[in-house]
Amino acid sequence: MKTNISIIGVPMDLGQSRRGVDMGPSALRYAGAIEKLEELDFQIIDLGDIPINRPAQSDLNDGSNLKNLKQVIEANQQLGDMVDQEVKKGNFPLIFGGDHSIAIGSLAGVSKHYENLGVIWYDAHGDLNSEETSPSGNIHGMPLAVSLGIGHDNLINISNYTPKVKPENIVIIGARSLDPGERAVIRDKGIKVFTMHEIDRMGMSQVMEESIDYLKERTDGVHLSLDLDGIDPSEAPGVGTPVLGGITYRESHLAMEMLEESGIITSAEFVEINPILDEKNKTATVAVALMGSLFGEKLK
Ligand code: 4U7
Ligand code: MN
Ligand code: MN
Ligand code: MN
Repeated sequence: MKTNISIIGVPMDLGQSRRGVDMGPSALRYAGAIEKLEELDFQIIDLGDIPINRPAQSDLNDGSNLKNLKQVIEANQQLGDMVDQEVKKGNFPLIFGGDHSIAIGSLAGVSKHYENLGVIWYDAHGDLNSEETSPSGNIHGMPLAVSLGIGHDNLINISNYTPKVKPENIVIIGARSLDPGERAVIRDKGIKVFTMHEIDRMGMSQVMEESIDYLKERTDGVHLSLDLDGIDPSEAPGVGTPVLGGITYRESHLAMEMLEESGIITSAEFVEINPILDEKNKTATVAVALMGSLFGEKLK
């Protein structure tokens, strides 16, 4: 029997500074995400969107340089609880972002169910900043660090435990914009990274083979955190922090198919889609196509 997929929308845009990414869940639904998964014979439990408490102005509410800290904590605590419930029921959590700060909640909910949770961070960025290293104060540049236990106490302790992931259980794919502080974390913690350089040299097929072998050896579940800015802006223009020279749609399609064949993925999220910056919902359409590949659609 196929596992049921539980969809949770998180219309969050408080982890960064541009409006619009809060419309990501709508854009994904409008692009046919639910229908696509139903076509693949999954039972879909659509839990709707969780409420986001939006302040009138961007809020530096604890006096730190972390924007909207309080609201980001609240939303992620709620998301973490929901994800936890779905995993308990044996359902596959599929989260629709929202900016990438929501990975804090996704990982908080999922990680307690695994001894060694693996993470694939598919992204142009490392999202390994902390209050001290962040050039922007935007929490969407910090979720992977937070999940490693690096960052503000109230962020790392969401769901009352830390860390959520071990550095050796992480693979970053598609990186091409890393801040100095992020490079230091990667170096000090020994995180495995396939930058665009490696994808160009090795090809996506080998990158995925190595990533899957690596994670299979050491993890008992893997969360896929897919930031649409990992894909080249020519194919995924609807993102707030585009970076030239990204992964192609074809490479991403292959990556998702290989993940599906491997059977290692136990939860996933698709984040950072900003319909205001998009061209005719192209980026959400790409995301839905990738979901199709991740859940077993093969047009041979
Ligand atoms: B995303 C950045 F400085 N590193 O921290 C930062 F370049 O979730 C960008 O990957 C973060 O989209 C991008 O603000 C966060 C910046
Ligand atoms: Mn990114
Ligand atoms: Mn990201
Ligand atoms: Mn194919």
